[in-house]
Order: sequence, then C-alpha cells, then structure tokens
Amino acid sequence: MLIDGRWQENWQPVQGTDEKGGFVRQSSSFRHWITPDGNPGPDGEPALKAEPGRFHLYVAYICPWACRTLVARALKGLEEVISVSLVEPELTEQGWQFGHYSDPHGGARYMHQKYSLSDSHYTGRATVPVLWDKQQQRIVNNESADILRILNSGFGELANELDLYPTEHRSEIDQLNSRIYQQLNNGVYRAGFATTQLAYREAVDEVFAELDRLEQRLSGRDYLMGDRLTESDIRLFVTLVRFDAAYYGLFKCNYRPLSSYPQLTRYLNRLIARPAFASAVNLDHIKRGYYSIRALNPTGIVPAGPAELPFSEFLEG
Ligand SMILES: N[C@@H](CCC(=O)N[C@@H](CS)C(=O)NCC(=O)O)C(=O)O
Repeated sequence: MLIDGRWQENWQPVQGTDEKGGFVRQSSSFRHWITPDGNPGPDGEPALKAEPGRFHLYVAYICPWACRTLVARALKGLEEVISVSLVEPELTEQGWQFGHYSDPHGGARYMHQKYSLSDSHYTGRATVPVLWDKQQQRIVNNESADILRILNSGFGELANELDLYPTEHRSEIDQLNSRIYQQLNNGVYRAGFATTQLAYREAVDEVFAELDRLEQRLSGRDYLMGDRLTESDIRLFVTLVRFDAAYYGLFKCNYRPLSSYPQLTRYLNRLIARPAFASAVNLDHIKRGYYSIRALNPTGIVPAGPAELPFSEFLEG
C-alpha cells in the first residue's frame, strides 16, 4: 500500500482483519462527483462537468467492484464517452500493474502511481476501479458504488435514459444493496480471507443464507425488483458470475455450487445474455487473478475446472 504517497515494500495481499480474524475492507478515499452541468452532486460539493472523452475507467476483469462499473457503463451506452483500460489480473508486490495493457494516460507502470499523482500524500491501498480525469490528471472517484450512480445520472444526455436507480424503488434498492454487499459481495471475501474457523464459518453461513433468500425472491421474477433491471442486479451479478469459478474453491464457499440453484442460474443466464453483462466478464482473468493470491494459494496453480458453466455459451473464447 501507499503511505504518505510512497509505495511500501511490506505490501500485504489481505486488506485487514479485525480482532476476531474477520476480513475488513478498506474504505475508499476519492469521492468526487461528475454531474451534467458541474453543479454539486449528492455530497453537496462542486462536481466536475460531464464531457465526452474527458474521463477514463481503470479496471481489472478479476475485480467484482470494477466489473460493476463496466456493466453500468455499457448499459448506459457510455462506451464512446468514457474510455476504459485494463490492468493485468495478477496482483504483484507493487499491487496492480498495467503490464502489456499499458497505461494510455501517462504511461504509469503500476496503479499506485495514479494514486500518488492524484495525492502526493495518499495513504491507503491502490484499488480498482478508478475513475480518472484525463484533463486534471487525477482520480475523480475510486468507490464503485459511487461510480455506478455517477454513470447512471452524472452524464445527462450523453448517456441513455435507462434509470438503474429509479426514485420509487430507492429505499428498497438501498436496503437490498446493503444486504447483498454485506452477506454476498463482501461475504465471500470474509469467508475466503478469514483467519479463524469461527470467522470463516460465520461468513460462509451468511453467504449461503443470502443465496437461499435470493433463490426464493427470484422465483417468478425476472429481476430483483420484478420486471425492472436496477443497479441491485448489477451488484448481485458480479458475485454470482464469479461464484463457481473462484469463490466455491478458493474462498471455500463450497456447501454447494451456484449452478445447483435453479432460479439463480436462470437469472444469471438472463443477465449474461445481454452484451453489457457478458462483455464485462473474462473468466480466464477471473481464475488467474484469484488463484494468484499467494496467501490463499501458495503454489499459484490455477485449477482447470469447472469444465463447464451454465453461461459459458454467452462468453467469448
Ligand atoms: N470499495 C472499493 C473496493 C475496491 C477493491 O477492494 N478492489 C480490489 C480488487 S477486487 C483491489 O483493488 N485490491 C487491491 C489491494 O487491496 O491492494 C470499490 O467498491 O470500488
């Protein structure tokens, strides 16, 4: 991680643990907004004005938080307005590296350089996704939950009218998001990175309790909110699509595979049949990335399976 703007050699692959051995995710630090006219965003602070070609997203295909932003960008029709580039799927001693993808805006070798360029005293981890302002050469926002909202409403007429956070469903979406985050999106990480049996057991039980609940909820519904696709679907999708390939094995979420849940499988297939979802998924990167986490997989061997996933036909390659 960076301390006071300088990369520390004693980098740890795990973000943090609490006193019970549970995994704790670092909170994000760059929280600026983009609005159609530059008027203040939801935080009440002056925002940057949406302009075509000004902003860039740095993502890793392995990362579920980055995947959320890729799906939203495509659903909102912002591919020509906001550019995207990748980092290599494996975390190195220097964190995320651009490797053969290279950094199109400034030629950095590592993601942490974009952080120290944005704030020369930054202390924290250099995570993806990053929404970058090419004009001011700095990070706008590194919190995917904010980035989803910025993509949904910050680009006005540069984006299409699909509303992923409709006013009438906001309180239900907020509640659902927070449960899906706690129990599933981050729940699988809490299971995978737990350092005590108790912390692992609590996390894995929550993961499967939530999958059971969602299996019920999705019976007879196309999307979490009924017939309307919302940001909650994006947030659920990113964990479901990684489940059998990464979380089942590496994170020990192995009571049962996701493919044994009929409603969730049907739902996942429905989402991934849309190009906006399919184009945000690269199973090869997902497997290589997760299985490169040496703290969990010291040999670095990437498993060959699963031989087939129900949604493979929708993915390239
Ligand atoms: N709150 C952030 C979390 C992002 C995050 O934790 N990303 C992980 C990859 S999945 C990361 O970049 N980890 C690098 C590190 O911890 O050093 C968000 O949702 O945008």
